[in-house]
Amino acid sequence: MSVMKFGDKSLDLSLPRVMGILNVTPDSFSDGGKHNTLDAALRQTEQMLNDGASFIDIGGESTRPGAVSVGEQEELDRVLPVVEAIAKRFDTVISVDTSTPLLMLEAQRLGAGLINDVRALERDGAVEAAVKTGLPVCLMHMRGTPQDMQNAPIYDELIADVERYLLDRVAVVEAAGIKREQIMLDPGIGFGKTLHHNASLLKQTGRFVDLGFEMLIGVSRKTMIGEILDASVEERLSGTMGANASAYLKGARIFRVHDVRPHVEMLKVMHHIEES
Ligand code: 7PM
Repeated sequence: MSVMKFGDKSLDLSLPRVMGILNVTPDSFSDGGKHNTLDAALRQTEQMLNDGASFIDIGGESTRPGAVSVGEQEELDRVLPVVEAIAKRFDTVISVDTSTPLLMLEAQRLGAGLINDVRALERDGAVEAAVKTGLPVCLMHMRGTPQDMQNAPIYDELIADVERYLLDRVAVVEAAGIKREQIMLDPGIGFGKTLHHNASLLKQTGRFVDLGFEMLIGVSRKTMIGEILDASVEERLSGTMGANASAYLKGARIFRVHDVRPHVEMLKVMHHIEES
């Protein structure tokens, strides 16, 4: 029942799964040369797969709060060669972290298995493109845009607002032809939320699980962890694991992280205990 198809691969999501983050923005690898970037991306992918990742999530648009937007062609040029190279060499589910319809289509042709859109397919043509790929989608909640989303986000009723938004997107996407079983949801930790909002959403993960959707959580090294611990980005691993452990107990099954090995081990032990 909880097997999900990602193109030509399937994953049993009754087990927790780790999604390794692969950034292919220019600032993510020290030198700008194209060959070196591809090489570094492949080495990082190999490492994350050896560490037990089930997905590799490739993103070429910096969605960091306040980041400038990336041109479409530039995003395609960054992401597509990496999708192609990974698909050729490794047996994994490739997720594309994008809101760009053309990239969804091209990535699927080159072997991608999941569309991960922080804008929940709101861009013009995105729903249609996702339908054409036939792939599952991850719909994430964001308040505002990456440029302005941290400007004092206000919610009338946080959980109800996020739930209403996500269910509205589910309805749109289902009406366009994507099956309910191919939709995963994500509360969008850090996307237009205060610490309090983020914590409440994580605590309420079960609400979305009860609606019958697989939940993906992306909290790795985010500001919320830094705020709770007063820790810099490099000091947020233990805190990230705490947040993910909490979400696991509330039913989330896909964890998007930078630090794959520690999460695979933590989730393996937690799952073993919960299933005993
Ligand atoms: C710079 C800062 C670059 C922050 C990227 C980010 C999520 C996501 C991101 C998430 C899903 C990050 C973000 N976050 N996709 N993409 N859920 N589904 O911190 O939470 O990784 S980008």
